[in-house]
Amino acid sequence: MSFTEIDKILDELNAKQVVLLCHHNADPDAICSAYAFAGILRCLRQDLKVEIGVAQGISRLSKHLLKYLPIDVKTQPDVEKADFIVLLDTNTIQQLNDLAEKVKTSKAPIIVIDHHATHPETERMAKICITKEDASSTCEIVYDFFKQKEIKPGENEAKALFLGIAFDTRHFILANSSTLKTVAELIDVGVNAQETLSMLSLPMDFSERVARLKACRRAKLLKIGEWIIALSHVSAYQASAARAIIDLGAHVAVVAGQKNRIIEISLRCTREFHQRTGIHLGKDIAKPLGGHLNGMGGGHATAAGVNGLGDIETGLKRCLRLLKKRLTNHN
Ligand SMILES: [Mn+2]
Repeated sequence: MSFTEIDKILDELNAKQVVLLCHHNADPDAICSAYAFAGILRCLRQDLKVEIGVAQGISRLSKHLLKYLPIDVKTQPDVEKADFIVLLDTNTIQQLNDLAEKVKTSKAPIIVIDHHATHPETERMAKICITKEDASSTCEIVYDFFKQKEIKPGENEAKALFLGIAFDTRHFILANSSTLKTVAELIDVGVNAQETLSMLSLPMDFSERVARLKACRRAKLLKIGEWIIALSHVSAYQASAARAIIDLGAHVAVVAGQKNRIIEISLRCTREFHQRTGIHLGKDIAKPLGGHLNGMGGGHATAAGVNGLGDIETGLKRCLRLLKKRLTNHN
């Protein structure tokens, strides 16, 4: 699939207005790919009105990027008036939250541009699906459109594409050779890599710094076999505090926080811990812990969270018991 298909639609419809939509809590890849794609459309059809819409706002990091990039995002885009709709970085209509209904009822053709596997329902609704699962990011796909159309991205468009790729590849850790070639070309266009990359670090709030430091000071350390487990508590920023404790050297960090009867627990571990013990924090620890605490728990292999009822001490004790049980089973 290439841009030719999109070109055809532009010609057939003689479109006047188009809306580009990103998933809820839109991340930098979503808003940056929409911004750059809008640039291509404006370049090809000067009279086309292009709007970027996001369902229920954008992420905190995306908001931070808007300080550097003139991206105009609307939470109430004119979906009804659009001659065609483009979904970027969004593989199900459900991810559009309150905008989903409007998209479903619209008669305008839908184009999907994404690097996630296409959902069958989305495929049925869409006129065109440009999905490349081997692309690092939607921004990488959009950059390819610039090349196909032989359009040179403007300074801000290049910066946006760079940011989207850097974000989705976790600062290029997940980049493959074609990603790095794209990145090199964006740098050749004029992106200052060092300066632009630093835009992806959110300045940390004073209260977050204090929460992290307190959690570290309060951490109780335990050694189970060869693993260092740290248990701590803090009233806010539990996830950030758990990450901080892992950065300091613990293999597993469990940080709890309590508000009235409600307890929140964040769990983090190193990749090595997950790989060598086979313990999946989300499935093996957070989920049963959520059950014990009459709440809910879940998450990924190395990052998970629990919400429930009870006090900090009981919550941490329960969590430790689960960890011990799993670890002794495996040793
Ligand atoms: Mn993405």
